[in-house]
Amino acid sequence: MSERKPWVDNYLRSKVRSGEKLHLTLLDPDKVNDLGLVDKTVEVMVSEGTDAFLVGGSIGVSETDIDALTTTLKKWGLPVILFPGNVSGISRHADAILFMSLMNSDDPYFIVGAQVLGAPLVAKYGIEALPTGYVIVGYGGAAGYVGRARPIPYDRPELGAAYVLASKFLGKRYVYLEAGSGAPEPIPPKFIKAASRVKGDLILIVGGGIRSYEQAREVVSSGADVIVTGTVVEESPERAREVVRAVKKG
Ligand code: 1GP
Repeated sequence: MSERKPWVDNYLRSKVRSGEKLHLTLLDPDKVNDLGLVDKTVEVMVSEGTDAFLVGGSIGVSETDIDALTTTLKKWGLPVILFPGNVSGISRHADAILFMSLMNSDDPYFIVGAQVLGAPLVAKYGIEALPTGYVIVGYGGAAGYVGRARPIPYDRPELGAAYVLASKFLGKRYVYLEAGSGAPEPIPPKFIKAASRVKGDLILIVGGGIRSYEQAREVVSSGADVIVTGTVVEESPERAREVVRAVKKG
């Protein structure tokens, strides 16, 4: 087993404690064809103050691609955090992993099965595990389809809050409300507020469908601690820049 010192939880948590809102830049190895282009996009994100990278996707993620992307991102000095859709989403070069249980899946494989298969690798590589309740809401996208989730409707915030509470009582440190990559609309304020009211010490991550300055402002002002953007980063680094600005406005 590798002896790397864990630091990512502390890095994220101390920022949240100091009142900062965090932005994570999501890159999907399946959608990255040119690592040179990644560097250009990432330069924009880093200059605006993105806090860490998430690396992962729901389909088509190979270990070779994830290793290459992780290695490329490491040089920016920010944490590289795995966001796995399955056991193949683990790279030995990453700093940490969202060690997720898909809380509202109907399939035990996505609640605990893949985690059991992946845990020995995470330990062997010395990757810091960030215990995360992953909850799919609304549109759900590929993550919802592949993960056999029953997405929570946007107009049932009390169900979302119950999943957040359950995540907390099960000992998770993070809860990720996921609308699905490319969702037509982000998770609405009422839903995020209900989650935020009960989250306690959990770090509340919200992602899916956040594409504009206004949407990002609405999500953070509703109580998200961390927002994740992927699609807008792929489509337009300039719009992604606006999103990071919205998060960092304070
Ligand atoms: C998907 O929450 C993330 O897992 C980000 O979604 O691609 O819509 O930004 P977008």
